[in-house]
Amino acid sequence: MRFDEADVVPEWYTGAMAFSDDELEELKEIFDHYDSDGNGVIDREELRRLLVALDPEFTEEDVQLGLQALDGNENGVIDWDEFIEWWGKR
Ligand SMILES: [Ca+2]
Ligand SMILES: [Ca+2]
Repeated sequence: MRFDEADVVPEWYTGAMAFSDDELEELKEIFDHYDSDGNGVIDREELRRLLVALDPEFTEEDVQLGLQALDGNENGVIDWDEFIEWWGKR
């Protein structure tokens, strides 16, 4: 998955372009699964569960760094846009 053209697409569309409908549907399921309270964003605790599921070795410090790295608009939570962008870069 590459994002070389990300610079030339509108900001609101970054990430989504690289995914097929099927992949987006799958991502949405993952996102919804970890968005335990269903408020449409992944908060710090929800992100911790996601990261630990990916790698049990993740520490609180890693979670904090991850949150800072992923939270592009710095509102303290991972929005859907930030999530799919991150997933594409993994
Ligand atoms: Ca949530
Ligand atoms: Ca955010």
